[in-house]
Amino acid sequence: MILQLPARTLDLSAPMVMGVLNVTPDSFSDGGRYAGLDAAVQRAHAMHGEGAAIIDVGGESTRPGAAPVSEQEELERVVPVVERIRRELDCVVSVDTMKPAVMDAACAAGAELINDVYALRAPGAIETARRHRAAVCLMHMQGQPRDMQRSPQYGDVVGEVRDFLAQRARACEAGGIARDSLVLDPGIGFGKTAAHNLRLIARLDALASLGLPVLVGVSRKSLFGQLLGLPLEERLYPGLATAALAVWLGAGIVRTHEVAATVQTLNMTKQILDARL
Ligand code: 8Y7
Repeated sequence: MILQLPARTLDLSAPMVMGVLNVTPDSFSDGGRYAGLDAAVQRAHAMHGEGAAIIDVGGESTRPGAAPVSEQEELERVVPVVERIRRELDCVVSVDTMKPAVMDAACAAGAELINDVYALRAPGAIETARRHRAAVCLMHMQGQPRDMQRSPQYGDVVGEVRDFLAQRARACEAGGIARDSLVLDPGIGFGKTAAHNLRLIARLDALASLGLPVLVGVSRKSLFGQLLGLPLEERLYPGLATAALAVWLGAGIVRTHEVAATVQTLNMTKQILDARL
């Protein structure tokens, strides 16, 4: 499988790692805006060296209960980082945002993939992605970041997530975005209980059967806290096991904070998968 980017393609025949680069004040800016920029770009260099094919730059925390960030603030955080990574590194930059204005500026600065946890439902978002010919990751979320973990409910979580993503993919295609520029993501932890998350991972093949590349993000997520009783800093091993299984079930991209370990895990998983052929 390939993913069509604005001016090149990304080969997904081997699973790819997307490294998380948060440019929120709590993550980097203890020394002001420029110190924050340097630290963020340095982190991007490190993740690229560890084998990340994609760097996902995000300026608004989408963690459960997080407060929204103004458009101006998000632009100021994200755009300079995207620009510098594109200038200094040969990797795909993805912009993690729900806001069309941020998508627009980030794509103009060199981002080739829009990672939208709101699946391009904001007015103008589809048109913005189309104009830049950007690839798009459509993620499923029940509710809004502020309230999504209050009481997530589904009849058939796998069917509902799959139907939602199929419908968003159709809306994107109707809006002029090429089908081979789309990626689907079940949105682990976004309006889901631990049982919902388990079920979505276990049946990831049902999502992959839609025929579009699948991205999964599980690194450090609270399901490991809920199911295994582990604090944030001790969730690496279950995250790697889950990433391996996700690739086994058809995921093509894994979004993670722990790039080197995930690259090794997916490399091994791929070699075992290939030995089945
Ligand atoms: C995901 C994500 C987050 C995910 C995609 C975290 C921005 C929470 N999680 N984007 N973003 N998929 N596509 O723990 O699972 O990293 S933020």
